[in-house]
Amino acid sequence: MSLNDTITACATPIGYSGIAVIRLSGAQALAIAKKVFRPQSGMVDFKPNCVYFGDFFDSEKNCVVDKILLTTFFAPHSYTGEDVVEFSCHGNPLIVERIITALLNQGARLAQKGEFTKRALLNGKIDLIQAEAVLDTVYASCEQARRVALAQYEGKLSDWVYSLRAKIVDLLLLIEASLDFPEEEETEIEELKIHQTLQVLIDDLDWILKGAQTGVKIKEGYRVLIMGRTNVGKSTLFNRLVGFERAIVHSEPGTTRDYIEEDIELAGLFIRLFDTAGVFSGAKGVDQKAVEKTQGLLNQADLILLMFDGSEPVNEEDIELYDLTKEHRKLQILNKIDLNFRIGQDGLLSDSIKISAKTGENIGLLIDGIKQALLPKNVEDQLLVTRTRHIEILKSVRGFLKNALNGQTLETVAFELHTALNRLGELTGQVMRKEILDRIFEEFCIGK
Ligand SMILES: Nc1nc2c(ncn2[C@@H]2O[C@H](COP(=O)(O)OP(=O)(O)O)[C@@H](O)[C@H]2O)c(=O)[nH]1
Ligand SMILES: [Mg+2]
Repeated sequence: MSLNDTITACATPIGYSGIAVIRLSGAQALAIAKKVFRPQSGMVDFKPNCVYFGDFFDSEKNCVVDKILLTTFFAPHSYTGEDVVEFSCHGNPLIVERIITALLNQGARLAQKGEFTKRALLNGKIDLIQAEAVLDTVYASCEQARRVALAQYEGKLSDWVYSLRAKIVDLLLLIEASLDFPEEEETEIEELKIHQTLQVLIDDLDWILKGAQTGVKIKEGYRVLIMGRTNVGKSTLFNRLVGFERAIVHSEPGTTRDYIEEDIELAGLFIRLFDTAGVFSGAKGVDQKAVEKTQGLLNQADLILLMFDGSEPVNEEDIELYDLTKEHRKLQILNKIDLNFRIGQDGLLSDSIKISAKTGENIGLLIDGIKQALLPKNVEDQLLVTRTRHIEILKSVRGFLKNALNGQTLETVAFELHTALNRLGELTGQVMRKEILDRIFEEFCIGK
């Protein structure tokens, strides 16, 4: 793979669609485009950031392939930092194939996965965190994940890392000055200052690592479990939240035995929702198995929706479930408000959300409640880390800063700080390791 090649790929999914977009990037992009494009206006030279209408012409077969729009971007003001041409043709796989073949015949090479973004990185248009954010933007599974990915693409996390870096560099300058002039009186004051600064940096890292727990959940999804005794309306609620009749609903108790799960977007969050069998003591045979499965799920759940039937008084099974889920993060739900309410709402059920899973009444309130229970307050203002790679690097940087804090001599402090800087460089891509780059870009699609 060489940066000197001009690369091409289809940037839209292969299939029938209104349009398809084919990208061409590299030093030869404009020259190649000239050979395959016949503008309707008859213009001679491409200008940057312009859109032209005309024919895509296949000179080998001597025929027009399609009527297209051609967009130009000149280096360095393009996604990759190189000359880029985008061909918007009709979305037919045959046309796309013909256009790409014609571009290859004119000297372009087929792009590898993520190669356009990789070039943007190597040409300094974006850093590694932003390159990863491009991928996260493409694959964001919920509104919150999209928001976080965009913030990272805009450079918010990178800026934070650069400012951390700058503070470490300042510290190193201070230490190196002290090492050069050890006889100066101010050394002690400076050591105190170094300690204080290090502590502030460690606190900053702790803050961002704490937020990372939320970041990872937003990206990977929350597990939400609907629980309650039989017939309280769990499957009815499950279907309502999922948006279709996924689970069997029946007045006969014990309809749901094996648990059912669906991935959904709810309240802007990516959620794996589980519908379970009603847990009750004294279950035998297949019911006992169902109870065990529900208990297994309970331990991995981020949130329990504990349901009660509001049209009936609380019974022993309800209390049993209440006790079983005592230690878990949960929302209590009183269902069937469309019927006569017979449940006591004082004591253990005082802060419940009252809904009708059947009619949909107050489901909006429940969804708000789920969001509040899962997301910390002011999450929008928080800088979120979402990738394991980032978390591991930040943890190890924290470790080096901690070593520096406990360093016996200024030399060891300086050594630890240098190591921390190196590690931070891996985060943004200032220090690049080939295998890490390969692993990251392997996740991309061709054409991105
Ligand atoms: N009136 C009324 N009936 C409901 C409501 N939710 C569920 N049901 C009924 O309660 C019965 C049991 O529902 P189901 O969802 O299968 O309960 P599960 O055993 O907890 O999964 C069914 O006949 C449902 O139609 C509700 O909000 N109002
Ligand atoms: Mg059920």
